[in-house]
Amino acid sequence: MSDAIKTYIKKARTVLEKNQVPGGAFTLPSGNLYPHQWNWDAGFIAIGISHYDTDQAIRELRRLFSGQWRNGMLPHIVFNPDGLGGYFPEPDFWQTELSPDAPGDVLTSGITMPPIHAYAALQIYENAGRKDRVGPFLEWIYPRLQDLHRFFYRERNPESNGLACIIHPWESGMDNSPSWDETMNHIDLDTVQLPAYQRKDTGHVDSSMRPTDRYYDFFVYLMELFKRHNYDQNAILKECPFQVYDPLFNSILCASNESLASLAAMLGDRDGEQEAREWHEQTSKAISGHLFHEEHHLFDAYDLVGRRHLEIDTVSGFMPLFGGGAKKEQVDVLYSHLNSKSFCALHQGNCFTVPSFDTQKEGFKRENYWRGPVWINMNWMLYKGLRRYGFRQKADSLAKNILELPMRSGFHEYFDSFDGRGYGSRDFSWTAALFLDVAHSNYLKTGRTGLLKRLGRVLWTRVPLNTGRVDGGKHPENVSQQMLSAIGELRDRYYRNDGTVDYEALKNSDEYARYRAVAATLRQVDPGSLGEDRQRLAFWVNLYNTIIVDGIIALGIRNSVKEVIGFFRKLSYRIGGHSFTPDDIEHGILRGNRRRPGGLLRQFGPLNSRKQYMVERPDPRIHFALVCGSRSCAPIKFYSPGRIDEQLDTAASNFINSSEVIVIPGEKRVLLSSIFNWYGEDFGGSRGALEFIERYIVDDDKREFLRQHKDEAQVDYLYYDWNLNR
Ligand code: 2M8
Repeated sequence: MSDAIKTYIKKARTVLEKNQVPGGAFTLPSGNLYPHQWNWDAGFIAIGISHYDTDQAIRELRRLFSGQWRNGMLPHIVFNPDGLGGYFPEPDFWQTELSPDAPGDVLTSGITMPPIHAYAALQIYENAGRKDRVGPFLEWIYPRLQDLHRFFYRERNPESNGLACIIHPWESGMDNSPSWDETMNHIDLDTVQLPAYQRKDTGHVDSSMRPTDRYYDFFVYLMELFKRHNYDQNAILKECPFQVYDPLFNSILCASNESLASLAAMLGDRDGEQEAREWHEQTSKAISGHLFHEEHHLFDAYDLVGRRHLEIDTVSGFMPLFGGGAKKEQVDVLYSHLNSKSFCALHQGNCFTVPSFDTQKEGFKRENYWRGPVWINMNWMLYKGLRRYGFRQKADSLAKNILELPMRSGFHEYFDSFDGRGYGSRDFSWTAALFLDVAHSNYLKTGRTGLLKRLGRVLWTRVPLNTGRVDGGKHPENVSQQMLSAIGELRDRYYRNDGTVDYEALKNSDEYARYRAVAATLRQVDPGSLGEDRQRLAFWVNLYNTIIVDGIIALGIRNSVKEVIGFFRKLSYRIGGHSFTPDDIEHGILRGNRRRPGGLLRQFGPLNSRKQYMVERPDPRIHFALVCGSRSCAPIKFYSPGRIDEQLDTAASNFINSSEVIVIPGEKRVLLSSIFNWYGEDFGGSRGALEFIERYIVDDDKREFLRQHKDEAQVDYLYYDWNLNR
């Protein structure tokens, strides 16, 4: 892991520690602006903390659930008795004592929020070093989680279709989302009588970053209605002008249903598992059936009072990716919408994914709260969702932003989508917590493959892979063409668009058997007949990539090529009477006979006849085309001699604009994939690497920074993820 990431991990933990109340019972969203405990914040905070302090993560959720109502509702705020006076609205305004369901001894608000908690509880378990320590907590929280979900299906499911409705913008978590404007505008707020109140939020952050006063009137208007009905859910639903099925809320409910089912299974509650699975099924079907808007290419919130879709382009509309509520045929359209100029496309340059509102729409505000800025929790859920649906490259770019934005600007509450500036509260807990989740999951995983496992197998001698029977009828000069087409067949069926490989399916396929038959005929090929560099490059790069896949299958590698010592040095193909290992191809042929990283000697000795096959002009871009069966290396692609130049450019650009290269102009710091360290001599040292990056990086400010400050920039290298690209 790079020291730089370690530094920021420390900073993130410091933010969370600083935001803890004295005694450590729970963590505030942020010290000044939000001096109480918030519902979904606590879930995100617990997930981040669970990577390094299971007990504290547990404490967060225990404290939150101490405020649960008798009807199962989990309030959106559990007040901090020591923090009263600093926020509006507080218990005196909520008057939850009007409800027989409110707890007598804990001060809470009277509405709820997106139920991320079953998801968080399962994460606490999964991230715990000592799982046995989590058992009692899971037994404690499980029935409470059930009560919470039952509340939604019983009291907030007015059409019995599995969609939970929200009754206040605060329940959505996206308080002043443009989606709620119309409903608000329907109410004549100028004529209604509202009690006097005083906002406290704008005393802490600039009012341009917060909801308008009119929005606050709307919030208060709804609260008054709830109080009038003593928080009786049935009565509220009869009269409330704000009743909405929100895709974000329901997607989180869906994701948590899945986790609840897993928790039920772990605790041996079969009926509970069945119940949670049915909820999941029902809600995800209802999301895809009722909320997807074909022409809008988005999941829309639905206004139950006006009985219409709210066709507003907010980030909430993509959230069925997180909860699994998007059908296959909806996913591609949804993805094109997400990966567009409106929401910051891959490699678009000068933007950060994913803003909370369409940047191209009237009403988009760079700095205003839920009307434009980038929020880390939204990106984190989408990052998980994009992975779930197989969009690895896009998921990776979101992960990169989740790391990069706080590194550039600090752990702010939200960020400018164009220049990354931080807004809202300064040291915001869920930004820090979800930064930690991404950093831990992506950059701290070395232990997972396990040292012992990795030393499990050693290849002492060369292991030839293309040993099959050679079909005598084939002409050797056609073999390279046949190889390319056999690899092409593998690519079409088993190499996914996101650069991963379906090894299991590939292993038993006819295409693989055909490939192996052609690979055997390589033994008769004269690589000297390959002609010019472009042909050589394409041939050897494709061959290298295929040997790696072949080797992973032949050796039955499960988690990482590191399981086998000598993988790159001993696996081999016989070609035209010579034996070639992946190292021979990479360092000998493609890099013009250089030393492998850490090696003392050049790959081929002075008299080695294989030198005749070397490419004439080594090209550093090969490092973004050679796969090594690992997540951190280039995604697998197929290279053709006619297009290799353009393809190598694309490979380099994809890599440089991924999370393997993080440029932080404000700190004059650049974090680079270890590839730039290992192959420093191919790039001309770290300065050469920065020049190379400058050529490909798409953001103007980063390119400009590199142009001007290459020599002062501090370069660090990132942890390399050797886990298999399956
Ligand atoms: C914001 O909402 C509260 C009201 O609940 C507020 O503005 O005072 C939202 O961003 C919400 O999603 C978040 O949970 C809360 C605390 O971070 O702040």
